[in-house]
Amino acid sequence: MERSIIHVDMDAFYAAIEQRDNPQLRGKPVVVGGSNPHSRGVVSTASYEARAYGIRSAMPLKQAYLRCPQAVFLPVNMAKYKEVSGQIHRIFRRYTSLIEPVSLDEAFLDVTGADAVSLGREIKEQIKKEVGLTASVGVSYNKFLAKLASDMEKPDGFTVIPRENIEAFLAPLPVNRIWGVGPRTQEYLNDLGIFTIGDLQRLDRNFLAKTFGKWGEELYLLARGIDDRPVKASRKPKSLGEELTFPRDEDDPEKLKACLAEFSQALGQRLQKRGLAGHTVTLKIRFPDFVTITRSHTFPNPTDKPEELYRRSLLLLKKLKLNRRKVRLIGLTVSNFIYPGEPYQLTLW
Ligand code: TTP
Ligand code: MG
Repeated sequence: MERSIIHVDMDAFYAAIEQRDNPQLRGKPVVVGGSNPHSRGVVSTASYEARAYGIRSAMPLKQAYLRCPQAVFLPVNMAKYKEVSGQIHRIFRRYTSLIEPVSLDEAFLDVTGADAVSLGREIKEQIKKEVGLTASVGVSYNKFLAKLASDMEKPDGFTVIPRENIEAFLAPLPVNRIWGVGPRTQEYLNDLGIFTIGDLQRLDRNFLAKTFGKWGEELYLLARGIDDRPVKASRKPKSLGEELTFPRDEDDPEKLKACLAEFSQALGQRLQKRGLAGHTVTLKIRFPDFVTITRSHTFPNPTDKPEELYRRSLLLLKKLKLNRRKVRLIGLTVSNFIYPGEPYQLTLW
């Protein structure tokens, strides 16, 4: 069966979140990467308003400042971006479980057998409605073309690349639109007089194989829109945990609580990144004699919130009545996951 692939890539992701959360920043050049443009940092991303001044990701902040001194420079608020990313990935989960996350703001979805074009539109609309951000969505019959499509009408784009006349469609595009052709390969190809994908299509298969080895073979196929790489779903974890062995056995309850606070913070972020929330919290304690005990509780409502995980872990700690008994190791695990947005009973395992 022909595959149906959707590629979603959020627009100016970090900057768009900042503009969403502070209306005063909307319509303005915003640079995320550091609040001091005279410091040594680089640009993580820039709003499209800032891009009009030539500001790009990975550019030194100083250079961005020279190009647009009136831009608003903001620090990177990773916890917030991860949370938004989790929200978006939870939306994806409603449509398919075959999802390959590429980065916080980008993923491939295999929706083979379904109407990919309507699903793509619906996902784009749901993200807009629920998260308040625009995504660019590409739909095609393989990963290379879906990714190419999502990039074609950015920002707020929606592009479908059908199979018909694919070689002619690709021919006028520059070679660097092929996934994997970076600046060095591009330069090499340009030196050979190859500027467009069409130029590449005219090259002999053996010549490409001889010049670039295995990658040459891939180039030959990609130039014709052929790409068999599957969407690789991230493995669903059964549990996520954090633990710490103390350098010296610990008997101070405040220290134990501080550990649990840290674990809850880390676990919350990891859960949110994966779009997971867990019903069950397990506290593990190992004593200096290596005797290990665990206490678990399954709560009716799942959570991915650090504060809530902390609250739940404290309930378990209390139940243990340690009374300043020395502890060698402390651990916290979340399990019994659900993917929010799906009915609970379907996803309990
Ligand atoms: P991208 O999807 O490459 O960029 P973007 O979402 O900001 O803009 P668009 O897709 O509309 O072109 O990257 C996603 C996020 O990853 C981006 O918002 C910030 C971060 N990032 C960096 O921190 N450093 C980088 O060099 C790049 C490219 C991205
Ligand atoms: Mg993006």
